[in-house]
Amino acid sequence: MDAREVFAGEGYWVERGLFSRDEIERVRERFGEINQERRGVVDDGVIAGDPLAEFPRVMMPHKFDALSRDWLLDKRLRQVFERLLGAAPVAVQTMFYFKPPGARGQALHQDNFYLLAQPGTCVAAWMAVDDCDKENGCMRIVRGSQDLPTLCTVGADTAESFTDVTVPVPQGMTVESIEMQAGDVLFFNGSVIHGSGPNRSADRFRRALIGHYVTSEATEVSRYYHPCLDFEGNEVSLGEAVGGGVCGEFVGGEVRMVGVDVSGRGNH
Ligand SMILES: O=C(O)CCC(=O)C(=O)O
Repeated sequence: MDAREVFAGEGYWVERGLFSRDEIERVRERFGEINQERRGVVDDGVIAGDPLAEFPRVMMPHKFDALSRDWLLDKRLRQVFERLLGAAPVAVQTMFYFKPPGARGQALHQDNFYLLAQPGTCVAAWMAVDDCDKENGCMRIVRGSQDLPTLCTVGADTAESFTDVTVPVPQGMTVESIEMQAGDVLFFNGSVIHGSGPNRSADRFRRALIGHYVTSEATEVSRYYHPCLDFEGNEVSLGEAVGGGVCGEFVGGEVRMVGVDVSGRGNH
């Protein structure tokens, strides 16, 4: 099976070694600075002692950081998307997760619950910025869930997840851990059920730079994801889907973002 068939049949694809160790080192350094500047922070009200208080997620860094914007529109990502989808998608979001040792993960969810891209769906490029495995909370994916509708959510275990809703694993399906090395990129479709467990390691971060896109047939996406960009950096005019949000509301937190407008259902 070629990559396109695997992606269509399983909902995800891992492209190994797409970015070099030097590039990853620059990403680490840049997000170290952004963390010091406290830019792009939305997860307010984090309880003292939670490792995520010191290392909150960075939302929409491509709106204020050139390295993040260049990465979101990188031609290597475009080429893989073209192989997987047959056409380049439209870029709508970046996020950076530090996930320090001891941090909770993010319960299983579907991205298009938040993005509301339609027709079609959203797609993600999730780049490992550290080697990741079960111990430090690698990504978990329900293989073959790519054609499911957006499912109803139930309460999540907030001792393990910083979000408080989750999508139960459908009967007959199983969750797989996706172990990756820094520079590998996981591509997955917006209906795929995915998330991650806590970082139980003593001293290993599990950082990730994440891009979200909508497939070329989409005519609308939730308000939070505008402006939408093609891979040349030009704005693409899409309608605003009613509802949605920034993906995965932090438990106990208020949505707040420095320099970026946020509204809607939650954040992911
Ligand atoms: O990095 C994680 O732990 C979760 C990321 C995620 O769910 C996403 O990118 O949609």
